[in-house]
Amino acid sequence: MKKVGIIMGSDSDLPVIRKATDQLKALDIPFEVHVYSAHRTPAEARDFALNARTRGFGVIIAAAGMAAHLAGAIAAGTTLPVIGIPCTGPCLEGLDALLSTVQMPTGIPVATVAVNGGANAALLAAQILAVEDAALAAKLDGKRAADAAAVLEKDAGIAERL
Ligand code: RP5
Repeated sequence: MKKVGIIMGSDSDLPVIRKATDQLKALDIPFEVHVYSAHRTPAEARDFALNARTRGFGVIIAAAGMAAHLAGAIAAGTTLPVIGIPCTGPCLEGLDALLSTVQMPTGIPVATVAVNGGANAALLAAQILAVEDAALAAKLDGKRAADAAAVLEKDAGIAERL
């Protein structure tokens, strides 16, 4: 199976990344994690993007806060699908990172998930890999069914909580 590459702009983004790695572990998807910054270590971020396909990655998740150019910078160096996670910073509640991540120019797409949306980033990465992987697709179907069952269980018990 292709690996998921996970890049975070700072180790302060780790709580968001952990939400992604928890999902990938549950689905037995291999991943590799790095701290590379579009601004502080641009050469390393660029090098990762340029070599990701030949190194066996199928999709890349990039998480950053504030002036969050990381996902776009990674996307500029590869035609692998790139999923951007805008992270909350010290001010503006992540709106700064959301706009920086989502507003990509035509030709260099970044699939942007919600602010701090680590879990959905991983699930979207899994769905991309599952296009060519029937066993992984079946696992995702099973997760959807389990999630739906959990909601229906809450529905059955909601009246008693009022
Ligand atoms: C971004 O700046 C990082 O992704 C992080 O979200 C934010 C703050 O970084 P630190 O100052 O905590 O290292 O590049």
